[in-house]
Amino acid sequence: MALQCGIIGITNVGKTTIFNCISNTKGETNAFAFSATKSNIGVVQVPDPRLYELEKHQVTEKIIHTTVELVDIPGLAKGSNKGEGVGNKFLGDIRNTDALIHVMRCFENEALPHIDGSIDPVRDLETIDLELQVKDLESVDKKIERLQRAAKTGDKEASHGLEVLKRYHDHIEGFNNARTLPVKDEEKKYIDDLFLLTMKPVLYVCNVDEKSVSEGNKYVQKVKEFLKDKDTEILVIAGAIEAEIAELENIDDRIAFLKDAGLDEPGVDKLVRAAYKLLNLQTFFTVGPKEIRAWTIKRGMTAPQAAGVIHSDLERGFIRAEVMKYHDFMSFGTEHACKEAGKFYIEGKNYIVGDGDILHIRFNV
Ligand SMILES: Nc1nc2c(ncn2[C@@H]2O[C@H](COP(=O)(O)OP(=O)(O)OP(=O)(O)O)[C@@H](O)[C@H]2O)c(=O)[nH]1
Ligand SMILES: [Mg+2]
Repeated sequence: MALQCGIIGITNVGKTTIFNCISNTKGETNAFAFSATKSNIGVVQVPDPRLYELEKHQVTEKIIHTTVELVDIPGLAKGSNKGEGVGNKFLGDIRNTDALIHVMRCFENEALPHIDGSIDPVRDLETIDLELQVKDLESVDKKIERLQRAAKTGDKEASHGLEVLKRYHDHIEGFNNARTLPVKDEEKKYIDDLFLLTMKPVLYVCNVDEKSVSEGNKYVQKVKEFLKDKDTEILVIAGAIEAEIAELENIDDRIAFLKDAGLDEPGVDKLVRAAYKLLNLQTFFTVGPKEIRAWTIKRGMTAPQAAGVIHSDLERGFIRAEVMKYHDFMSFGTEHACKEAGKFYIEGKNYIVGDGDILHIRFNV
């Protein structure tokens, strides 16, 4: 099952504009508030410069990037939790995602009035958070009721769960996101089944105008100030420029355009990589004359599990993995040289695959 990252935010902040720059499917953008009536789902390539470095040591027919799924969710507004607009349905779409990209409007544009009358990304952020918190509080309270009944019959497990859930209740009721409540790992099991919206890892994106892309602006400053103790990542992107870059087919045109805009790479490339990290994903490679390819695994996966990402037969018939570390391969240049240097490893089924591992799976079915 592909991992999904959802793009959320107020209406008309540039979510679909950003989605269209990176996704293989295109959604409709326009200046009317709440015009979008359904979520757009697309597949996004995860740009990894290491693929091109590998190609310098291995002649190959093609390079294949790894991908994640991105969902562009129509804008929320005050009252979405009560089904205001088409809000309720979209909260369901958010529930299905594994991580969130929260886009905020940090650009001025008189032709495009803000739904709440002024540009204020911190207010917007709080509006969205509140909608999600209200929904989460509902889920927590429902479970509290259930556990209270079970606890009355003397169920010890239920009593313990109840204690944990009450802490979540108080935390969320105090306008906090579930993800910021410190709990022990073994206590998380009491809320895992609720798929709380404010538990999902989040990346904040400030959508700015062209001239603020390198220095930021007063709106970005406000967002940074507001989030400064929250241990979160904030990216600054100029959606309108990104859209223009994405239109350019010719690579030299792109490079020239990026340079003009004061960028070293498209901001959305950074965004995709940050989302990848947020989803707790990492990459291993297969390297050969037919293709050099990046594959996605979750952190902590074993060699057979990683083999299964390539094909289920490779997991079923797994014998061993031959492993080279990316950096070793880059310094020694060939498999043969890695072997001579003692940098070619034979690993069994308990091996935890590392980011950048170059794998060759031996299998038999
Ligand atoms: N000036 C400026 N305009 C932008 C930028 N990003 C988006 N817009 C404009 O803002 C309008 C809304 O953009 P969308 O990408 O459709 O916004 P959205 O967040 O998907 O909106 P909903 O789907 O309705 O929630 C469009 O007219 C875009 O051209 C930007 O970075 N700068
Ligand atoms: Mg949209």
